Amino acid sequence: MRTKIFPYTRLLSLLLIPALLLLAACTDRTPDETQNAPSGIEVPPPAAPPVIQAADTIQVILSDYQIDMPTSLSPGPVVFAVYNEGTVPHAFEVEGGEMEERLDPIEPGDMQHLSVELAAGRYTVYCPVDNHRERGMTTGLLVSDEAPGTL
Ligand SMILES: [Cu+2]
Repeated sequence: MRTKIFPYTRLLSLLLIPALLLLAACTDRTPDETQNAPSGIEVPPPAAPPVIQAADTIQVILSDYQIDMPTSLSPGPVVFAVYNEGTVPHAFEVEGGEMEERLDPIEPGDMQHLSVELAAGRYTVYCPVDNHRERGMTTGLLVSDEAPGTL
């Protein structure tokens, strides 16, 4: 009798072991769902909400040979969106106090952004290309807490 049961139990365990291995393999798979995030690359924790105010976007139009933009702004971060609507490359420079920021020449029809933090004060804006400043591509910019446009 025993010799007849033994092969049967053995057969069962032979079937069970692969089944258990398969189960184990399946449970091993579960952590692989994170494989979209490549290991070794640390995902930075969400940044703390910035306290700084959002930058205003100020449109600047460069033409031959003129700069069209607001001449007074409130202090704080601004992004100048500088369009070259002229027929030759123009650039954009803001100078005043401790600050001197400029863009590389912009091709006709192109646009570039210049982000700056404007402190209260008087600035000069001009095109630093060749003699464009002398030809009229310059304007003053007053940054003050007074409401823009009152000057
Ligand atoms: Cu210019």
